[in-house]
Amino acid sequence: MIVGTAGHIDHGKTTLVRALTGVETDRLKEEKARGISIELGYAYTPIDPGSTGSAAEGGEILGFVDVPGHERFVHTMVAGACGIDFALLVIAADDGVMPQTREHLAIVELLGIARGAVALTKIDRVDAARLAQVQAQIAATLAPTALRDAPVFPLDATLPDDARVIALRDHLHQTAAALPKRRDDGLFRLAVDRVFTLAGLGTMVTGTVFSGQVRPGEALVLMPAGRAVRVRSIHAQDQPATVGLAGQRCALNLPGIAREDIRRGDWIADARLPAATDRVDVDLHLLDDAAIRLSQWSPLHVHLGTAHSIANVVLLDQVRLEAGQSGRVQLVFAAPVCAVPGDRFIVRNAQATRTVGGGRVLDSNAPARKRRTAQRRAYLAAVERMLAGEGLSALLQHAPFGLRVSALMRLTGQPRERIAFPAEAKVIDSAPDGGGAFVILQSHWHALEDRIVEALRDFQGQTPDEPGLEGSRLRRMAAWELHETQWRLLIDELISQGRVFRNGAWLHLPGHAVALSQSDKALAARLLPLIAAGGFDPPWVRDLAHAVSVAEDDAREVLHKLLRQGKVFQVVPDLFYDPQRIHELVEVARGLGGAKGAVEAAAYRDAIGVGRKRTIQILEFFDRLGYTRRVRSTHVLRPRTDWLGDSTLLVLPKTGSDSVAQTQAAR
Ligand SMILES: Nc1nc2c(ncn2[C@@H]2O[C@H](COP(=O)(O)OP(=O)(O)O)[C@@H](O)[C@H]2O)c(=O)[nH]1
Ligand SMILES: [Mg+2]
Repeated sequence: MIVGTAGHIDHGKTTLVRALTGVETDRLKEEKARGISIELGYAYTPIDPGSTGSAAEGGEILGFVDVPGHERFVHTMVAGACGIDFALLVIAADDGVMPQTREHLAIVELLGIARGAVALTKIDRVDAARLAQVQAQIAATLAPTALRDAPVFPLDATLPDDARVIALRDHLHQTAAALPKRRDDGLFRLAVDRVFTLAGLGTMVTGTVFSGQVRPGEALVLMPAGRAVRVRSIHAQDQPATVGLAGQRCALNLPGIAREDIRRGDWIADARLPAATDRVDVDLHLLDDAAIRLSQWSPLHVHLGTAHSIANVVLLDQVRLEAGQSGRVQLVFAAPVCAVPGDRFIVRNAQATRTVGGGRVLDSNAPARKRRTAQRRAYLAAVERMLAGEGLSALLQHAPFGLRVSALMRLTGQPRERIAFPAEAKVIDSAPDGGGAFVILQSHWHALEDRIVEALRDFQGQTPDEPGLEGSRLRRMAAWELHETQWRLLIDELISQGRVFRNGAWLHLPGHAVALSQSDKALAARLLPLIAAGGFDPPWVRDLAHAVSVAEDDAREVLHKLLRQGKVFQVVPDLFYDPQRIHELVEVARGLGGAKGAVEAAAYRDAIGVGRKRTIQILEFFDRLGYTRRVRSTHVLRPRTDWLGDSTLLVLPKTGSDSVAQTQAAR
């Protein structure tokens, strides 16, 4: 357990920690000279089994974070309080409740810390009447807070051996021994609060482990910088350790990175967890006495974990947020931060003179646009339900294209094996092409299937002469957000169910294929070689008909049937190409495109040796099929994975007779 002090300056926090642990936490020269705490102080003491009966396990350590009380160091107090389990609110009997008593109490509450006790110090300086008065004041102050039932320990903090100090000490040790263990099966995350170097070891960081576990030798990342780090050794609760667990304060030795490259506010985290972001959607509550009104783009100081950053507010639900109100807000940070849904934060006013509120992170990767749509609201509501322990169903309900497992890990802070997928979800494991595992509700999966069939039906209704829809176009029409891997799986399923048929590059519905009569076949056998022999510049229908001495309409009709069968491509009306030639044309474009895949018409014309007009027609045909897309004067090749994948004739491997396309064609 980690106990954090809280309370007004000079009320005896540091003195009390010394009395409870024997450790002097004011160690800086300046702290000693001025007699005030400036930095966070840390003290550790073994949990005393004698005081706790049977509950304590041997070797458990109680940690203390002693915070400064001065109003100028509230930002330091917040950094210290962010990982604590238990608040020790220190109030001096002579002063009673003072401004930072209230401010620290508000911070503790906003951080969601519900365990605590009050140390009523300096009772040696007051009479019984004053003591009773202060006790009444404390009761009134705590009444509306989560600490309303916290026990109050009147004591003289300068007397470590006094029975009243020992009573508090026993209470802390008993609470620690009875504290349920923090779940430590999440993805590892430590909020850095100190960085220093040790001779012979190099860079050390300390902080509270928010979740997960860490072991020596592990590779982690420094966030938000995104730098890889490796843990050489660990101290947990001030003891050398082979593992550091959630809820413990740990020191990590990180060789290979300079002290200057790490700061308080950074995270050391599992690589699967964090994404640096400058937009975070949150629930924000303003304190009753905030004395502030937020409107669009109001600046705030935000304390998230141990980080302190400036952010501007975008109100998502209202035009103003008044003191005492709560609302949904996007925080737009001046510099990248990291957060996990459910993380608590504190906000202070623009002058950083007053704590005005706090709240909870909902989406740590919030969009800059369309942030107020019904869809966004529904998504954030679904995150709230997840945070309330209702599982992932609501989130998946609002993801018609499903969610990546990697995204769910960031949302839940859990590794894949700990994520409880709802029974009605379909989990699709990562494909060899690295698509990444993915989860979608069965009902959404079926809806996508229906949408694909619907799109094909519409298309075929409008253009009965076309062989069907090219996969890439169909995907853009019906399932634009779906990843390649899932798209292919979906199509394969539809094909295996017999709801969709594949014909070369085209997908079509059953019954759309055409059959050739004997005479059609005979004519096709004469036309196809002429088209193939035409290379990159095959004859027009009129010339083909003439060459084989048939009527132009007869040739055209057979060629349209061949088109529907995928045996030819129609680049412009009445101009048909052999599939192998199209494949070669794509390869030439690919060769010209270079790293960016951008093809200039003039260079392409020179490479394929046809006229300028035909070159443009071919490139426009590629655009239409989705192999390229027009970007100003060039045509940029889409990555192959955006095409129908390995099922199109056009992604035929350059050599080899056992190509996928031929296998497809043989089906
Ligand atoms: N008489 C008396 N003095 C105390 C008591 N607790 C703290 N002090 C004194 O009050 C001063 C401020 O204490 P300190 O622990 O630095 O306060 P902090 O600012 O809350 O950390 C010091 O001179 C302490 O010796 C107490 O219970 N009785
Ligand atoms: Mg102090």
